[in-house]
Amino acid sequence: MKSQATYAANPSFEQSFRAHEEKNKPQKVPLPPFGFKEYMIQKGNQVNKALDEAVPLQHPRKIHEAMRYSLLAGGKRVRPILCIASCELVGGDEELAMPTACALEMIHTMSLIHDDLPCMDNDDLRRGMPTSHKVFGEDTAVLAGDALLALAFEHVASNTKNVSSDRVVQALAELGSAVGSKGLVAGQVVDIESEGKEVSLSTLEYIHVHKTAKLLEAAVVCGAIMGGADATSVERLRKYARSIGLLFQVVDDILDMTKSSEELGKTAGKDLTSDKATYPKLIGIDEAKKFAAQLTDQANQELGFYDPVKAAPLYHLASYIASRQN
Ligand code: GRG
Repeated sequence: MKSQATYAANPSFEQSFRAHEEKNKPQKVPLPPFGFKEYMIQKGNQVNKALDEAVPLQHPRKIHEAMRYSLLAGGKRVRPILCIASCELVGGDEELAMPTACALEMIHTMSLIHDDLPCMDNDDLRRGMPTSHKVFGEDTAVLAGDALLALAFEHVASNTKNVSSDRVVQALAELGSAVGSKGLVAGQVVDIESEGKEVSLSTLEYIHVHKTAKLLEAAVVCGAIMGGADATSVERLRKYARSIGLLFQVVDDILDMTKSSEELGKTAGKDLTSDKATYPKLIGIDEAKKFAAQLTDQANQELGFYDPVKAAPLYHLASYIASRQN
């Protein structure tokens, strides 16, 4: 076997090794120029308006108040904006995706309400405000989550216009599978079971992929379906979404360790106090950051198949997810 010294003394090997490394390192794609901040504000406002209209304050007042309290409490609106951006990339317009975009935010919000309950993570702070059960009581918080989940599916089925019923059904199936016992619920169950135990990297990945990435994947895939994408494009965008989905949670793990509750709008340092496995805990913060960079590169590579101008929002969304501060 050759020693390292032999390699170092052999310039032709060193040259070919470096050339190989250079060729195989993840390609950095320069971000296409794009007014991303304005885009996020404009799309976020449109989503907020649609959500406000989707859940009017009606009888019985308390449950609708609770639904609106959590849904309209702020939040970055990453899932609905991903859905719209994906729809627009494949040639659809915003209205085709808006009911699904709202449904994604309803599902995401219900998962936060239930996650904060005393029987789950038992948290007091969410989106910078007291959690639903602190304000409305545990019974109403459970029901507000249930109602938002049911409304999500009703909203897509009743309000999607100018999309074939085949595509609407396909998107509903995608949403259902992302949420249920093969999706978010699966991730949450394994997360709870794993608390306080030694967790392998593959179990941690399972938890993160199911608890967090599945809904982000559904956001991008449903947007593409509503926008009229063909099967190849849907699967290509699914790959992009899988990378940014896991990226989202790896970054969340890092933020939990490095930011304050005030900065995050939710209790910081929770993973440590509740003895949860995270990427920084298992592989260290530097490796977690490297992994995040790799996932960003992987996501960008999938976008290489599209016109960079049209794909600019999705490139910038990946970069935003990687570098977000809350
Ligand atoms: C879905 C039926 C059903 C039940 C819920 C409680 C539960 C099962 C799952 C937990 C899912 C969960 C809370 C995952 C964490 C995902 C995550 C990183 C949330 C933070 O998302 P951000 O940063 O939050 O997008 P904002 O507030 O900006 O929307």
